[in-house]
Amino acid sequence: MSTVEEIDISKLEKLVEEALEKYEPYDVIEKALRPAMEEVGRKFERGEYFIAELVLVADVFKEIFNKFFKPRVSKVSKAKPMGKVVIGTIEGDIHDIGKSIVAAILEASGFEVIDLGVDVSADKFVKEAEKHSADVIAMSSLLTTTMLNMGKVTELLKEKGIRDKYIVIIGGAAASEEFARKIGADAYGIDAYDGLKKLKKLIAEKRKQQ
Ligand code: B12
Repeated sequence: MSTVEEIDISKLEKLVEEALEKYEPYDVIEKALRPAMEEVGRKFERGEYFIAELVLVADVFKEIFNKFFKPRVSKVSKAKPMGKVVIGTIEGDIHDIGKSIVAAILEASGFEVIDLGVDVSADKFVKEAEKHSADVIAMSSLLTTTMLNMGKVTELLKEKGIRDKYIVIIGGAAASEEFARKIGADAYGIDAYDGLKKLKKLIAEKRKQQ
């Protein structure tokens, strides 16, 4: 969807409306809007785009998400408590679009979600998880330079002797299955639904053991 890059808002909104008549909202995000963002990222990497362009497309994406998708995903909410999640983008990183999508999908699927925002320290993740008696700590990271900070969360949990209290899941462009294993997280989600699927499975397993 090159229109995201061209930033023709009215044309883009029309295309999104048409797509939503045929496809599920989440598919439109994953199969059209997210790849477009990735292309913008590649252009930035090649020096064809600058920060100003990244900011612009991020604003467009957020506008589209809030206007067309958030109301739709909220509607399908079953309000059945699946568990409590504290979610945030890790310290040093201010990317929040993916994290907010994950938060919206989890909420729509019946999780109670406490969104800690961006640039969240290990200390804050752990404090908030304890404060809210959360079941899950979910972290997002798009930068390779700060992804290691996610390991500080699992370390801190171990240090406090509370690692087993939480299911720790990570995601975002800088994360991977391998990295999740490396830092001792329980799961990695390639996208919001993958994360949801894995969390449901892990929560069911944990409840069986209790
Ligand atoms: C938009 C954008 C920005 C915007 C962000 C605005 C915002 N409010 O979020 C702005 C302009 C602020 C920005 C800044 C920077 N950016 Co930037 N940015 C991007 C871009 C183009 C898109 C990111 C995005 O929103 N994608 C769309 C969403 C929907 O996808 P997503 O985040 O991946 O999320 C999905 C999945 O990953 C997953 N997911 C995400 N989190 C989680 C969490 C859990 C628990 C689970 C289960 C799943 C999950 O589910 C989501 C939905 O399906 C990416 C390119 C890319 N390939 O990602 C670069 C990119 C991430 N940025 C990059 C860079 C370098 C920067 C800067 C350092 C640039 C600079 N020189 O200042 C700064 C960093 C500032 C900081 N300290 O954080 C690099 C990172 C490279 C690297 N290896 O680390 C990238 C990859 C671009 C590139 N190819 O060079 N950026």
